[in-house]
Amino acid sequence: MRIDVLTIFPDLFTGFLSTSIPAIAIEQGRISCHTHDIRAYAANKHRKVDDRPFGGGPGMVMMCQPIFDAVKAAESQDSELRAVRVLLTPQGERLTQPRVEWLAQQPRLTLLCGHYEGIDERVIEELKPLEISIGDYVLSGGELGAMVLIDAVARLQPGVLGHEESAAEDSFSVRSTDGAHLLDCPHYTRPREWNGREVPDILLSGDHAAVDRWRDAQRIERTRERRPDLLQNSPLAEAQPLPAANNNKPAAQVARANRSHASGEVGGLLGQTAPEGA
Ligand code: 9D3
Repeated sequence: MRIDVLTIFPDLFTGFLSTSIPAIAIEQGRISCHTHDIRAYAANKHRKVDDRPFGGGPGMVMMCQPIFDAVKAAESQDSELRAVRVLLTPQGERLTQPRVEWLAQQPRLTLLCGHYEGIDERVIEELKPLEISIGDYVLSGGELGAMVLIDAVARLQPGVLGHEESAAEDSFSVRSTDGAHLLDCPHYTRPREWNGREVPDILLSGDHAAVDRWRDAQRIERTRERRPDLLQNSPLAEAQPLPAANNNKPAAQVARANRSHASGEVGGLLGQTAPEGA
């Protein structure tokens, strides 16, 4: 996949593209990423890329000409590859994993980063980009959105993660049998006890089928508690008996809860959601 980024801050991408997953994807030749400084395409001698808004108001608006010429120049390279154009904007469709998966399959992306109050609407109409927002909060420009999108599509390129299961099993890619997206289960590594907190016994049992069942139950329970919106229209929204969870609780408290649970007492750790001392 070829990615072109149009921005007035190309330097922001230097560290990002030389580090972590995108760097691996680039090194492996799975993606190539080219930044283009919109300012270099300004036709005026002051390299001006913004101007005051017609109708008045605060801030500045990015002008059509430098953006249009930058897109045409970028897309004239490797022009046999047909680009999907993406404008990062707070007015866009919210970026979700299904959209990331679709974008990751395209041969080429042209990412357009806005700044200031926004972009002259006429160049948006002319370029007809897909408009994408990365969430309901205010950023100062589209660059961080472009980096989020590049990271998300780079890690889905075949061979990039090495450990192919990781991408498929992450939060938002794990699905239950009825198709609902589920959050990830908790993870543990050595030591078996840390700060008085023990790893859930089931993970030390060596019973792989039981571990799989416990992890699925955790995924469902955490999704129900933290992101019930993901379970809209799913039968998983209804409570069902789950294997006991002693994770992240001090060992003594877990022992106490398990004893009371064994004696038929209600109100053990199942269903407890408030942090300690809350
Ligand atoms: C305070 C200015 N706002 C007035 C209502 C409009 C505004 C213009 C430009 C708000 C943010 C921006 C710059 N943001 C982006 O370009 C952007 C963004 C975002 O702010 N939030 C989430 N996703 C994205 S993608 C690009």
